[in-house]
Amino acid sequence: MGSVSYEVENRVAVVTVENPPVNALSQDVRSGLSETFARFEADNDADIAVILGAGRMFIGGADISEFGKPPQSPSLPNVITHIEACTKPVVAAMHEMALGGGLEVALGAHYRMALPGTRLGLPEVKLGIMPGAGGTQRLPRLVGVDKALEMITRGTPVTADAAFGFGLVDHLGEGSDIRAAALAYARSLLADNAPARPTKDLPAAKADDAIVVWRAKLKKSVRGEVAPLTAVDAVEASTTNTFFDGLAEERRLFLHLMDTPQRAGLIHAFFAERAIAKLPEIDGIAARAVKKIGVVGGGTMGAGIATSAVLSGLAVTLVERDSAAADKARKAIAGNLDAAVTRGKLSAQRRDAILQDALKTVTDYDALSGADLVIEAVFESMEVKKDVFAQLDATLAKGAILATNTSYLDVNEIAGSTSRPEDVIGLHFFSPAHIMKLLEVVVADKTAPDVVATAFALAKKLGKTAVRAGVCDGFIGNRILSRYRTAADHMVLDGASPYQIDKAMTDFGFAMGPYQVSDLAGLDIGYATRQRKAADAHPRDRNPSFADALYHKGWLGQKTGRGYYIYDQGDRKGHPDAEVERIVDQARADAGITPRPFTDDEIVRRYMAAMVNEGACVVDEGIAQRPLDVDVVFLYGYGFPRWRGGPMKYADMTGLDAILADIRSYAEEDDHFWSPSPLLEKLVAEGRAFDSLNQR
Ligand code: T1G
Ligand code: NAD
Repeated sequence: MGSVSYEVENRVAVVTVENPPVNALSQDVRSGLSETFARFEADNDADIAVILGAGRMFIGGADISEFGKPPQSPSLPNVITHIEACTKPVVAAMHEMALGGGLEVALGAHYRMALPGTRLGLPEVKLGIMPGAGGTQRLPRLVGVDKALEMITRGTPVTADAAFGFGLVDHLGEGSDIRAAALAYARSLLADNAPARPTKDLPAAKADDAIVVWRAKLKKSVRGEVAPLTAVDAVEASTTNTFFDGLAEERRLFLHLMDTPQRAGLIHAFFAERAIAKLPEIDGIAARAVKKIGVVGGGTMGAGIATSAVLSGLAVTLVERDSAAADKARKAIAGNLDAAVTRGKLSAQRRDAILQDALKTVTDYDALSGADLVIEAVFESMEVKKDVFAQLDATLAKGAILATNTSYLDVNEIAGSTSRPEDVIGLHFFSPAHIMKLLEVVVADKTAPDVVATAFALAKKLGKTAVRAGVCDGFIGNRILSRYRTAADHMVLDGASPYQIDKAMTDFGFAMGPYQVSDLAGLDIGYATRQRKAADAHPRDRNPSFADALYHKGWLGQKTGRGYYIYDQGDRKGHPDAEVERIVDQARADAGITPRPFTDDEIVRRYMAAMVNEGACVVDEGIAQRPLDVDVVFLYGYGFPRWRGGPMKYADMTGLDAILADIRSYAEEDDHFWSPSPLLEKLVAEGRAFDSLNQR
């Protein structure tokens, strides 16, 4: 239960919001604020009020867990209008975080102060909505339309110093005791006879050309998201209406956004990414200490993993086959650190200190003897990996953790090749490993719970979004990827152009289509995967011979300047290639296929049906704990549009019965590739959604 307390100290009323962990403005907090300010207004012992947040921050916003449920009064806009209407001055005293409805409470106050380091923001667009308690009307009056649009449409918090600079904050407090700083500021205002100063009474801001400029900018960048452009409409209303007419328009637009599937998708993503680490198997299990890590193999992945680790303050010893390879790995890591310095994410001094003290690149496994955890990232060969694990088993101290970054190989088999399978786990990073946030934590049959707990603790330290996965070919992400990629290749064989498929999926919201992704990763990766699977191929498997043809031509994608697309010097986007269309036509002719047209809608439905169906199998087999784990993997590792919530959430919003019907109709043509997941059939039969499995 949230609460609001009230006490008067030397004529200053101290109003404290307490609703751990983020002081969200839940219904009981809102009613508490209403009652408290009615009391303040009538309190002759109090001349000024300060609003504080108890504990770690001011206020983290409206209570997101109330969204989608019937609204309860008092509404936040009314509570804030009530505070603003006080005839005695009200101060918002902010520390740590003032976000969303929390900053709107501060905008309704007459004076705003903040401790250094406080972050102030309106992140609502990241939830598919926009400020709905006066933020789009009061902020422009205080800081101008351009700055208001920057804060509202980007949703990125600003620091207290910056906010002081552009007039959002009136006073920067000293020290770290928000209560003391607030009382001091309130007394100085009293000494100056500072009046109540409603923001609503400030003149409406001038639009100038800011509205036009931001609309144009956003149209290019939002990629299907509706909230940012709707927020521009609300800010525009603040420049052309009276305050309360503008407030009413804000409310209308806010409630419209609350009803959009995008809001549901983004709120699902918010809670899903916070649920993935909540695993009963590690509840209450202490993680092992990890200060020094080892990395074996300093190629594409090893160098990225080492970079991520040293940037997170860990000491890293990287082992390569020979000194040339070790030097190459060090150069690659130094290059990543230089790039971080260039981007202002790292100081040159810190880079130099890392290269001097935190990173060792060697060829001798004995250098790993003091490591708490070692991540193997050598060639994707079972034999090479078993050899490396044998050396680690012989070298590492008891209690050290042995991890493999394999993409596809059997982690149980690797674990079984050591004397300590309970200390073996899969840590599947994504390329580039120092950039991509996703980490699949692959738990083998004998992996000890505290090893799993340590993996999640390490992920948090590395700033990664870790998802638990079971052992199977491709774990969660790559296993599902191979299914919808195959569905795409089948559509190409049957008549769709790779370029049409990419366009349909980028219109759907993906950053890149499947053939653009192949060109980025390298067509040799796809070819190696097909070769690896060729031994177990089924006679009814359909072979995308056009892809092999491109490989044999040496058209490996961006790294060779040509793949599915042609990449002129410096061009990372590429343009379609008529020669590829001819190679595809030849592949169809060789397979005796008469091509047929595909609509973009059919392409999306087949692509998503394959993704969702395999997602259901992965959940059914326990490879993913819950559907939300699949969603987070695709949001963080495969460029799935966040506003759709992830493939399983998308399926729930589309209707599982519709997706199952599609799969059954596709199975009439090809029941070898299309076979409905038993879990999907069960949920449809029971009229349930995937979300019903997310609570377990
Ligand atoms: N409502 C309800 N629960 C919230 C919450 C919120 N606003 N913010 C966080 N939580 C829960 C979260 O689910 C987690 O729960 C716990 O608190 C700790 O969060 C009218 C309508 C504040 C930066 O978008 O960005 O105001 O997992 O793990 O990493 O215009 O939480 O422990 O059960 O994230 O330290 C606008 C959302 C709302 C801010 C802290 N506000 N929150 O990060 O902890 S819309 C936001 C955050 C709005 C008005 C509109 C972060 C944080 P559990 P955490 P953290
Ligand atoms: P890579 O070829 O770029 O690097 C492998 C490195 O391992 C080479 O530098 C090689 O010298 C070194 N090496 C080989 N045998 C060794 C040994 N016995 N001792 C020490 N070093 C040795 O390969 P990569 O792309 O970095 O892939 C490494 C692993 O990560 C593979 O298992 C791969 O499946 C997996 N993976 C790759 C990606 C990706 O996108 N490239 C993504 C996730 C996982």
